[in-house]
Amino acid sequence: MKDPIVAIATPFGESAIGAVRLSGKGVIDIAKRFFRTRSEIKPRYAHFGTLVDEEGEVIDEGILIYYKAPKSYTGEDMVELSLHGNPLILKRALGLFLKAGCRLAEPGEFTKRAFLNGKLDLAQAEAVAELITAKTELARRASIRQLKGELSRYVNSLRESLIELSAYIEADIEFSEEDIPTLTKEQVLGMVDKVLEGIDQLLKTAKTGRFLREGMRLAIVGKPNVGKSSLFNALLKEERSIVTDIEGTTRDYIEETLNLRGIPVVLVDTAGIREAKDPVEKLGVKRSVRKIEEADVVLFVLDGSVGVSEEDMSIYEKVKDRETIVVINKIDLGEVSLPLEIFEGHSIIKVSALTGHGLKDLEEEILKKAGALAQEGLTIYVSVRHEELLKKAKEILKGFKRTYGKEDISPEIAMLDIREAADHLGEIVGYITTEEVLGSIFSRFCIGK
Ligand SMILES: Nc1nc2c(ncn2[C@@H]2O[C@H](COP(=O)(O)OP(=O)(O)O)[C@@H](O)[C@H]2O)c(=O)[nH]1
Ligand SMILES: [Mg+2]
Repeated sequence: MKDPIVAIATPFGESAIGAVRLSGKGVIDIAKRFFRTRSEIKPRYAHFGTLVDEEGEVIDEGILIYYKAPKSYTGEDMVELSLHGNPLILKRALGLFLKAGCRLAEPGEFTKRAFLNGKLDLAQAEAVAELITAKTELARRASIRQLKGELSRYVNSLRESLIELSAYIEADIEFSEEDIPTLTKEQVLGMVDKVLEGIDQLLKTAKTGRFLREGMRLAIVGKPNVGKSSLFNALLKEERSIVTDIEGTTRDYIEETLNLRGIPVVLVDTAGIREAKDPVEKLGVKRSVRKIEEADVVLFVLDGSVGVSEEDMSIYEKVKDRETIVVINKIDLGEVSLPLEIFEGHSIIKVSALTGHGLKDLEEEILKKAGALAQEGLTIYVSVRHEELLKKAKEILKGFKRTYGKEDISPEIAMLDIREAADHLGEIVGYITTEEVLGSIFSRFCIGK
């Protein structure tokens, strides 16, 4: 068991309950020095008692639960103290345990220990942090599924197919003189294809996975008065942004997050990106341009009642190489005929921010861009880290397919390819990791988790 660590596990502030948790060598003895109970402390029982300091002064009363290794979250001896949720009390408790030989836990250290002790695999450990930070129901659902091992099982089954395959190829090498059944070239390639199919299924979820975790950034652009702020508000379904008849009021950008059928969407209402004269507006324009560069999707808004002007086109030029949706607004005012063919290659949606007409179609189009509508069957969404590893495995397997069975590739080399692809899949669940990978994963956790 590792050195004892301690952390406050609940948010800082007044609350009904505040929790302090300890894990590692000797934590039960440390806890017993400061926690008075009537009965002997037994593992997995809730004990009511008082927390006292070195002088015996009562700090608070609360509940102590002792989890004896290996039946605990971390797999080590653990103690969880539920006290009253006052920062003063929790800080005193923390101070006591630090003085008694515990070390303050690093972010995610409890979960890291759980992983190192085999309580969770790496994909499950990642899901813990995602469950805590999930912003929408869909994100929460996806994280709990990943925590329950759905992604791990899927990846493991692909990895096992590859290991099985490499065993066949290995047997082929060792017993090539003997008359034992081996796989035909077609069978080998068939197995690889099955794994590739599985990898592609997972890769299809990557885009949505990224948006679920990081939010999808959407910038609304267009010349003044086309209705950007109105559209922004209509999409948010509440009046937050300032709407006026005077051109150029939204000098800076305004950002709000909305929940688009489970996808957290960060909506940015930008200032017009026209040539600004006064310095304040110039600054706003500059910031807007940055917001547009950061955006995953751009909503380019036109006033459909007046047509397309040169100013519209100069803005369109700036965004047309991006993932863009052309939004023709104010269609309630009647439409002049628009040269829509100039926007070829982009989807065009007609709306009225005023009446709400067409907004559902626009939302649908945004979801399509998020890859969220293409989702069938799978209810897990891979992360950027998983995606990179899946792509590496895929490349190796594709290379294998190109060369397998040809004169210039020996079965030994073929087997190494299969093994390497299996290893990349193994990295997803953490069979193979480096301190660096673990560091980057667990540093994103909160302290006490
Ligand atoms: N009739 C009509 N007016 C709209 C619509 N959208 C916006 N407007 C009006 O157009 C003007 C400019 O809107 P605003 O949202 O401030 O435009 P922005 O400068 O692009 O942000 C305001 O008077 C809005 O009420 C719409 O769909 N139909
Ligand atoms: Mg505006």
